[in-house]
Amino acid sequence: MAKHEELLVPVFSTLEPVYGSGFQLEEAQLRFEKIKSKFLQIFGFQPDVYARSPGRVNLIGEHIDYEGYSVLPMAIRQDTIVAIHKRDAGESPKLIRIANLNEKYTMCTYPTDPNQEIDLKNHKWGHYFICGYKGYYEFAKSKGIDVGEPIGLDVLVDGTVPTGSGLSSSSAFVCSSTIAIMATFDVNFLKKEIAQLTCDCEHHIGTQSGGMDQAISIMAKSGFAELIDFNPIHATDVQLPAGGSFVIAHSLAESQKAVTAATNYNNRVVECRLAAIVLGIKLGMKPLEAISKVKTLSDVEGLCVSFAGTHGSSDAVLAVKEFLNEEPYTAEDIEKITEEKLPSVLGNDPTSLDVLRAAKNFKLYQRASHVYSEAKRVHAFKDTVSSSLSDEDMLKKLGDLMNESHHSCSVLYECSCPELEDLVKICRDNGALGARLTGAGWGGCVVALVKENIVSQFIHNLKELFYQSRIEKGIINKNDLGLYLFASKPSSGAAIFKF
Ligand code: NG1
Repeated sequence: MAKHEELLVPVFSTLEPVYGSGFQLEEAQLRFEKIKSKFLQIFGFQPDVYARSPGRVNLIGEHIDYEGYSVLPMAIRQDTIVAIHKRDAGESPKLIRIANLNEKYTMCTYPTDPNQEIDLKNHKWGHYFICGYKGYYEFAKSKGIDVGEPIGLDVLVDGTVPTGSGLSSSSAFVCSSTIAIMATFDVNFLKKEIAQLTCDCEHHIGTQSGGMDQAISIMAKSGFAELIDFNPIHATDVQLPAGGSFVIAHSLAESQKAVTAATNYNNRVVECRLAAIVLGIKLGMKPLEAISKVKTLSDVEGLCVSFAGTHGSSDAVLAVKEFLNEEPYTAEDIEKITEEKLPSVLGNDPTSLDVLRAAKNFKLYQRASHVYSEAKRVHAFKDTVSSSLSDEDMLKKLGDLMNESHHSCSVLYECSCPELEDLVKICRDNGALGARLTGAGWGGCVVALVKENIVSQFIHNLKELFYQSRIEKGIINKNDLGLYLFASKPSSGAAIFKF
């Protein structure tokens, strides 16, 4: 059987292959009907084609995809649908008009120039579509496809992945946009190509993100979590043990990844890069060589492991302990080691310069320790699932790994927040075998591993202990609780619908 990544995005003429049957199918039919009639009402046409791409929950492997390490997410049921109509060449308006079924998001209009710069200082929801638009043209050009003159596009979006939740609503939107654009231009690419191109083009939004979210959104398979490897992108099915369920609970603290990039997400990417360069130099590379060759901690893992080998271990963290200081580094401390100014070490990349301007110091020891230990936990998780342990023991071990991951995210990577800590504790106190923040953190969701037979009691308890007071304060509406607290099964990946 062909590997996931070698397949094309499937094209369906009915909703069943994605939305199944029963209530979920009925809900999807209503949703598509609504999109179609709203499209007609706004633009005066019917959409040519629809694309959908799901959000995801990461079970383990946080903040390591951009360091080149494997991660283990699964797609969730919630998705983004993009309906699209392309205008005929010469037909006006020669614009990209992007509307949303949710009236909170007002219509955005962009020129059709694929080389347009995205205005990062003026963040707009439609920017994510333009990421996909730019990505499509960049990729088509690199493949030698004749893209012709840009033409006007009318677009309507409907997303059910909660935003700012660590469930990757951003990638669901970028992936569904890119695929809708491809489909309306009658082309289709391999999933691995789309996973890479959507990862690259989401960088236009200003975050130096890794490729986990796009890869799982494109390559997910119903019923399986996936072990995603990078360089090259590859997905391996992971069958989760029977008797366990993953419950997703929103901390109700919104994580605005693009807006806080300089102090949070991109800051950690830069810290990891600096940690890797310093380790490279300490382990024998010339500063200039390290600066030009080392981009991620995985680039110097071999050196770290060789060092550990001389001490009878294979754990890269040993090199971190030996060569990096636990005390935070100032820019000057690092420049003494690199013998070059940090802006130039980082290639004067604008988003990295924003990080340097915002940072007081750099916690290289802590970030590198997290990345190397988290990378190991991902493989331990995968090995546990494929081991001969009883389901009971397996679930316990998976829960322990999730708890260790959370501790590392919280203490070493410092990407948690009080609301997430509170929620993780409530989950564990109420029977979760493991609970951890999922996604980028600094708000967003917790994922908890819970025995299937206590799921409804668990959800009930969380409602009482975490959400009730927030409902009373008006932070969320009682009727919306299902959007913030739900059990999730591994869902299928991106698809195109032509009816
Ligand atoms: P979320 O939580 O979806 O914002 C982000 C990155 C991932 C990964 C995780 C942390 C994007 C699109 N996604 O996910 O690549 O690095 O954080 O593990 O930025």
